[in-house]
Order: sequence, then structure tokens, then C-alpha cells
Amino acid sequence: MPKAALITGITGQDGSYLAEHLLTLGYEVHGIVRRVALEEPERRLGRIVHLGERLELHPAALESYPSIFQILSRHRFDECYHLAAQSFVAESFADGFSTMSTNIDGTHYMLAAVRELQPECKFYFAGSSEMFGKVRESPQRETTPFHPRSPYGISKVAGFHLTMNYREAYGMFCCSGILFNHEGPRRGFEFVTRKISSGVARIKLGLATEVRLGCLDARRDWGHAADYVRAMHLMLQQPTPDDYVVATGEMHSVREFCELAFAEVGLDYHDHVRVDPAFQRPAEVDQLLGDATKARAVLGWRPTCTFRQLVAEMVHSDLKGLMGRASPLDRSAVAVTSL
Ligand code: G4F
Repeated sequence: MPKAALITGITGQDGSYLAEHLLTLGYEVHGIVRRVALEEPERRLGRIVHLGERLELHPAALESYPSIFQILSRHRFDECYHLAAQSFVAESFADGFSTMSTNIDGTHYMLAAVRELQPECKFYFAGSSEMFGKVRESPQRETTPFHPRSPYGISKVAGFHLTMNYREAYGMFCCSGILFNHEGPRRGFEFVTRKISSGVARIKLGLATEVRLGCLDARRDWGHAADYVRAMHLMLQQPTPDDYVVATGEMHSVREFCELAFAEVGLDYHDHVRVDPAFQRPAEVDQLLGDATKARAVLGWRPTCTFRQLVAEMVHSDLKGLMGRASPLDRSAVAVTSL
């Protein structure tokens, strides 16, 4: 019997890479999808459309306990990966209330439904380095205290503690991955790496002249999402549940990302990047650097993609995507400039 896994957030960057990885390992893969995603398959299922009928998709909403309950009462799962969330930090300042309710209640509903219907099912929660926020030590490890700086970060701290509480109170196999920033060609356009790589491609093709960004000095530990989903899976294969930092151990600034991305197509970022206060956040997380020693030692996990390779892959993927449909009226070119 193949193992069965349920993924919330399967249409997102991480969900799509995880689904691919689990299919490769012979899993039966199920995903929870908003009904609106099913109604607009071309737009919303773009990252998983190539997996076609190898996936079983179930309509549900994280805000609705009954809809989650129904799926878990009809199908049996060995593993559940809870990745769905409002994950854009800037948006969490714009609407903290919906971020809190989706991210905290959604996690709570998932945990409660698993406990009620399939307590043996192993559970993965997508924690975040944003939980460290205003960092108390560097690099950050599993024991570093949290100091979140946004409603998003606060919601992830709550989800982390809920997951730990279900592990301790009910003996469930619940793990949190504390993942540092992880990117790739499937990243949403609103996140800074994709905003830059897609901007570089548009500028190179003559569709735009500049990219407007907020804080260029913010520093992040950026890895490749395809590497990070392997760590999620490994956490659920251990004899005991635990929490793990997943990171590269290298930190780079937004400015460095710009420099490399523009250089990749022979351009100088100074000529095209403008600082726009509209993209600065009310409270910034200045630097994040992870120490993944525990994941390396216990899970045997290692990142395979370097920072330079990540930047190059993203820029060339965006260039390729735009080539052939490059015209001044290109819809994605118009949409992205407003993020
Ligand atoms: O790409 P970002 O929006 O990612 P952020 O805020 O670090 O969060 C991402 O990583 C977390 C893991 O630590 C996840 F939990 C979270 O869900 C998400 O995936 O911004 C990165 C940095 C920030 O310091 C931001 O202020 O880039 C800075 N930045 C500068 N200009 C910008 C911009 N970010 C965005 N999105 N857009 C800008 O124009």
C-alpha cells in the first residue's frame, strides 16, 4: 500500500514542489484547494497543472472546520503537511485580522480535525524564520527566543505553539519546520526575489525600465524551495517528532540579490532599481540567518542550490517565460508593477 499524504496549500510554491517530491517517492498525494481555485484552474492551479490526474484535489476552506473535517472523515492519510497560510508579510500589516484568523484558526482546525479523526496521522506545520523577527542571537537556531515583528510572524508563533501543544498534550506526531526564506521560479510575484527576477526580465526585454523596492539593506538567508520540501518530508520520517531550523547558513542583502540578478543579463542595478517608501514595512526584520546544524545531523539534510544558482535560475526562468509573449501590453508586466 503506498503512503497517502494530504497537503494544504498544494497550489503554492512549496505545495507544488512537495507534491512532486512525494509522487516521486511513490506516495498517493491529496491536496486541499479553495473552491475558487478549482473554478479557475488555469490561473490558480498553474503550479500543479503538469501533475494532472496524479493528484487528488479536495475543495475546502481553512476558515471552515466542517469542510476540513469532511475530507479527513472520507480519506485516510499517513502524513499531513499544513502549508496553507496568508504568507505575505506586507499584506499582514494591511489586514492583520484576516492573516491572524486564517493562519491561527486554520492551523487549529487542521490539528483538531486530525486529532479527532486520524490521531495517528503525522502532522507538519510550516513555521517560519519570521518568528525570530528582531533577532536575539545570530545565527538563529531551534532554541533562539521568538520576537515576531508582524501580524504574520505572530500568527506563525501561535501556530508553532499550537503544534507543540498537540504533540505534548495528545502525544501526536507533530513537527514544525522553521524554514528560512526559500525561493525559486514558482515564487509569487509579490515576494522580493521574484519581484526582482521578473523585473530584470521585463527590463531586459524592453517591457519596463525600473523596479521599485523598499528596504535594500534587509538581509535574508535564501535557499531553494525544492531543497526545503525534502526537509519537511524527512522530519516526518524520524522515530520521534521534533522541530527543525531549515536554512543555508548564508546571508545576503536585497541589494546583493539585485546586483547579481541584473548582472546575469548584463545590466547594472543602479540604473534600474528605485527605492520607494511605499514598499517599506512599519516594522522591518533587518536580518535573518539560520543555523541548520540539527537538520543536518538528525535528518541528514543539506541544501544543494547556491545563492548564485538560485538568482540565475529565477532570472532565466522569467526571461524564458516572457520571451515569445513580450509586448508592451503584456498583462503580467502590468500586474506586477503594482506589487
Ligand atoms: O520577499 P519578502 O516579502 O519575504 P519575507 O518578508 O522575508 O517573508 C518570506 O519569508 C518568510 C521566511 O522567513 C516566510 F515565512 C514568509 O511567508 C515569506 O515567504 O521580503 C524579504 C525582504 C524584507 O525585508 C522586505 O522588507 O525584502 C524586503 N523588501 C525590500 N523591498 C521587499 C521589497 N519585499 C517585498 N516583498 N517587496 C519589496 O518591494
